[in-house]
Amino acid sequence: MSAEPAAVRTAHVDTFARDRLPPPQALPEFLFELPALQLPPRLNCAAELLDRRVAAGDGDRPCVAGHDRRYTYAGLLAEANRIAHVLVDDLGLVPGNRVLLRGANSPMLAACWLAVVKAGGIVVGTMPLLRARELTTIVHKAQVTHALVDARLAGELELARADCPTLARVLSFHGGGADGLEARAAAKPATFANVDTAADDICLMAFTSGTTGVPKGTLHFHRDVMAACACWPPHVLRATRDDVFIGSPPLAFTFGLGGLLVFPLAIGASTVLLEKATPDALLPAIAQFRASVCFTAPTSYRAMASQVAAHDLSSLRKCVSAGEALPAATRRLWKDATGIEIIDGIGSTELFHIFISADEAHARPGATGLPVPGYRAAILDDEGRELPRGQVGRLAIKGPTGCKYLDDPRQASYVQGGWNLTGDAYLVDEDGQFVYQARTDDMIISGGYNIAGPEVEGALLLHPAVAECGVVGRADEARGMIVKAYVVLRPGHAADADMIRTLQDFVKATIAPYKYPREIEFRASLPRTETGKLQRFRLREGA
Ligand code: 3UK
Repeated sequence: MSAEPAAVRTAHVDTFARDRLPPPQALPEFLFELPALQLPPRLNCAAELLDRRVAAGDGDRPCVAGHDRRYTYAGLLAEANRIAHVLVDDLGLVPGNRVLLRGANSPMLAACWLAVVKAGGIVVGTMPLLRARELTTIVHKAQVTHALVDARLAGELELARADCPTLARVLSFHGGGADGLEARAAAKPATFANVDTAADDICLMAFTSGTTGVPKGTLHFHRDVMAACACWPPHVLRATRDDVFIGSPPLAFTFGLGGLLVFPLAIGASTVLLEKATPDALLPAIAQFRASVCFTAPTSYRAMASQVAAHDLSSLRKCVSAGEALPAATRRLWKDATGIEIIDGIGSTELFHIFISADEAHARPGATGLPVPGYRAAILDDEGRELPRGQVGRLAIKGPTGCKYLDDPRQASYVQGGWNLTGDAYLVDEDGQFVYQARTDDMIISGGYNIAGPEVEGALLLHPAVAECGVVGRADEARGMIVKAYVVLRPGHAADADMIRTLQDFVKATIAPYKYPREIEFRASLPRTETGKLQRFRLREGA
């Protein structure tokens, strides 16, 4: 008897992704303990987020805004429905096909995301800065069949197409002309029969930001998207339907997809999707759109802190930081500048969104926070045994979402003994707060001591001359490794031997002296990913 129960019958006709899920024994354990996690067996998350909202009478409420257009909930629903028709009627999309989306954040990109999911497709998000080479890798891995692309970014995808036989259908928006997506959509009906997907049908393939190696495709079910909505947003963020969300992370990054699309829609709030959201663009946009909830990376808060005086941020009430550790100095700068206590949270592409975090009341400088309701967290040693409080080990997570790589042997390193191992070294302090140390492979071992680069960075950032910094290990004959700091100075400070000594003495006076950077090199900027993460491996190569 191998027949699946009717409840889990897939709606996918094209089972490419489903066939490449990890086998059951390689999956993490899933926990659905909260009442809000009792999700129905059939679920289309786009229908939940959009159709259900309009059916409940919220059609006239503002939903998505950008510099070029605004949609109400009913307006976005109609646009997504029309695009879904284009995908199915004109481009022959069948459930389970992979649709690559390429564009900067915008209301149109949000409509495309929802349209693909309504039609039972699988969204393959891509970062706007990716080049033909990287796009080709993704198209091959995901066997992408369709693409919707912002006309201004179409060039690199066209270059990639020569090598991408599976990618048969490409349409562009924001300038696609008479055969563009908007023109075709305008001719379609505003209603669409959503594909009746199973809760565990795949709706999203998110590629890891991948600092090294071939990117991993993480698979997410319709269920995962709704489960994420039931955990961190109501328990930690606690935004309301009158909030206006804004921020910088791309929708191709699950930090941005959750924070700037899925979470606001799940509560009937509105969201601002900006094509350009660098620190100097985000501040005026907060004022212009009267935004109240902001999502961005630690470095962006640090850069914005010195410019807030020139902007009206009176609408802003909640600020979320993720992507890398939030240094205590940055938390302080932002609070001094705006009065707002940042909500820090660690999440990952594999787990979709944030699993350890602290609201304003539980925020503790230097700590990430507490396990988010719905998730369990532990610190494990190398044998997978749970470590007592105070000891540094590997962060392990279980919850309603979990790692499912598309056909990738690295599943066995992320998932062990039912736990998701994020690759981070953490400890739990006496208050039960989870304190980030470093990525496990970034720990610096110098003269027999374990030194976490981010702790040294945290100390350097407390010095007023330091704008940004990155600390890595450099191979050293005598000590194995030495601590090396790359420092970007604030304007008006001289990058000289005096400054090196000043900063070294400052670190020695701030944290245990053996952790001080024996070498300091000044830089004009530091290498970062599109998601705001410091690329330590590039600093290490340079060292
Ligand atoms: C690091 C953090 C300390 C950590 C992400 C929120 O960053 C996200 O996903 P990625 O797959 O990277 C995951 C890794 O990034 N990290 C993220 N946040 C923090 N380290 N403090 C933090 N607050 O190494 C983690 O393993 O790019 C973040 C929501 C969704 C996401 N995808």
